[in-house]
Amino acid sequence: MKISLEADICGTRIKNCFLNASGPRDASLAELEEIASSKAGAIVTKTATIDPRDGNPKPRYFENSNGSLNSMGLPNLGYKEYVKMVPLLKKSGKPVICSALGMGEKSAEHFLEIAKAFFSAGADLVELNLSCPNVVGKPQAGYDFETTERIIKTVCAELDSSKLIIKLPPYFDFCHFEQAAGIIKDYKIGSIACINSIGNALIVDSENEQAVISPKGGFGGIGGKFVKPTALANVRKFYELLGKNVCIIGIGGIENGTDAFEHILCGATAVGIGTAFMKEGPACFARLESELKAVMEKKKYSSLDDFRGKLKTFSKEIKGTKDY
Ligand code: RRO
Repeated sequence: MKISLEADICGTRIKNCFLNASGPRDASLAELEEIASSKAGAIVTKTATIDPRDGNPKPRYFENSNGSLNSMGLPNLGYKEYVKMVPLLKKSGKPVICSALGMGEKSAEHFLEIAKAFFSAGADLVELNLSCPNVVGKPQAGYDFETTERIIKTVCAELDSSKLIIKLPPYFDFCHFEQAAGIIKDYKIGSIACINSIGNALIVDSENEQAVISPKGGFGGIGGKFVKPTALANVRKFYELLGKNVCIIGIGGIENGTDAFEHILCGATAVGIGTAFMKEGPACFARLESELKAVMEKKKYSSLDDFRGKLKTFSKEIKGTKDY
């Protein structure tokens, strides 16, 4: 059976639904070229700011079998360096997705300046990252709906909203999903990416009675297995609220083909790989591709459209449900 993992993110065709999530191994040209040579469906850059940043002091990344904890603090070369890389990366034939974040009092104007420059350089889509949890003294814009709207309004006044991806933090309350979805709808945003890491978590090394990373007293964003149920809930709830008009890039806890299948079943158009990509490097994309194809073959699905969004509500007892 011929199985296709092709997807369309607001007019940008990708041959493979697996993308790198903006974050790990994507801050330098060498790293981005490795993604270009892999089976990833597109090349996503590290979130860029106006000025270059060293990020938080090391050690700022920790992983174990349940996932990862990071407090990178946005280390990046500054957006002008990524603007120069866009035409070089486009030569690979893969779509290029650039990620942007504006900080400080002029954050909305900075988002606009960076996004404009990325589109002018030929980026296919631009991600507005409203959800970095790790900059000391800077709350995540995505948890403040006035700030969220101000940023989106400023950027959409000058740029094509269908080519924007809003990177959202995880939400935990239906009223917050509804508020975020309302803004996404009002400004006709093409895509959302959810979720960013679950911010300000703490992992403890009990043997040494210490935090496992150095910045912010050990607080950082968790990703990987830890976050998959929250990620699936966010993908599902936004799919219910936004329907097929908004593409969802599902991110969070995708380690194997079944995890990706679950994200797509909940409504994701494509999926982003963060913690697993950090652990395994660009080879993860070929592995995940063949694992998802194996899951689909078993279920006799030949394309992602065959099952996207078709999660059923509970109907029969399975291993793990208890009569309680
Ligand atoms: O660089 C980071 O600390 C970081 C970013 Br920009 C982000 O969006 N999410 C995250 O977990 N870390």
